[in-house]
Amino acid sequence: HFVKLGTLTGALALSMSWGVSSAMGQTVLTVTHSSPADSHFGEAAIAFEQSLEAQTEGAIDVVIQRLDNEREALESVQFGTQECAIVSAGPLGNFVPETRVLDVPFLFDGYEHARGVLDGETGQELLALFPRYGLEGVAWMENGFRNLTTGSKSIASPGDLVGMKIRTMENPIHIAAWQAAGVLPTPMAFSELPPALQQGTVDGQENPIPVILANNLDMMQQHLYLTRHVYSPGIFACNPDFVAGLDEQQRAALETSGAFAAAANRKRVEKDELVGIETLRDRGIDIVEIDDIQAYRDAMASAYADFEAEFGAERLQAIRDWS
Ligand code: EAX
Repeated sequence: HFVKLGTLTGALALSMSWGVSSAMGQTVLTVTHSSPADSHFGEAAIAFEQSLEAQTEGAIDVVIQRLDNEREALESVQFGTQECAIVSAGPLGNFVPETRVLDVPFLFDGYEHARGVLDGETGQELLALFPRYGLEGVAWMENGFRNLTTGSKSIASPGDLVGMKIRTMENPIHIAAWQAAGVLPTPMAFSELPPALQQGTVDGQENPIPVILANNLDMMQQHLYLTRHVYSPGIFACNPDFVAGLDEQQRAALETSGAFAAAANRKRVEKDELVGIETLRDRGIDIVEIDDIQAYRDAMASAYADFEAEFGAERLQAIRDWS
């Protein structure tokens, strides 16, 4: 009885809210992200939905969808065929080139450092550039520090990576860094990664613990190397015309809901980092702590001259020195 009653009440409430909303001209905001609902991005999207719908008293209806081709997601936001997207910053540099500075490997010492830079002047200045490129940067999100995984081939030192095919994001900085290490980087969208791992068209990939966990990438790989070689920011981006069409209160609500999403996202990344490695070990992947992280830095070192030319040695140092 209880279940039946609950279902009935739910259905009634749903049809009522639809009736009311269409009469009142409810605004739909679709936000996509690239991971399952039970993930660092999923929790962010749900926090955003709850906050924005509550703050606008239902005038904005947030619809969450999964779209794991992040370049397509950003294109759709630019075109306005979807309102917003949460994506890793992987393809972001192809839209807002200045953000590429964040993609330089071994730039941040840890989460506190990366978050401090994003929350500080550098991060805020970068967000302010988004409208030039047809995007509204609502808030920085977080994907996490990336770690290398491989299939049957194992690695004793970065020298073993020479000639290996590693899937990277469609990110020119990451591609250049891996090329410097002698890797054959194979850039592709996240949507193409699981089949590439399953079919063995690549020897490995790299992703943060939250992404590996939520998407079961460990089931398709044998070794996980805790290289933490690069920080992977995320972004909550919206279509600028959509944002401009909101009233002032709604725009303020969008902003605070973006901040709310970022907080939920970071909390989940922390949880995944804390318990995720053990969970992955229990699931059976071979986990390798890296004693000589300097060897990985050195392997990528020949790319740094180009990074310094592109971003300025002083600028990179200023980010490294953040405290
Ligand atoms: O959700 O494409 C990637 O590897 C990214 O880390 C993406 O966020 C996965």
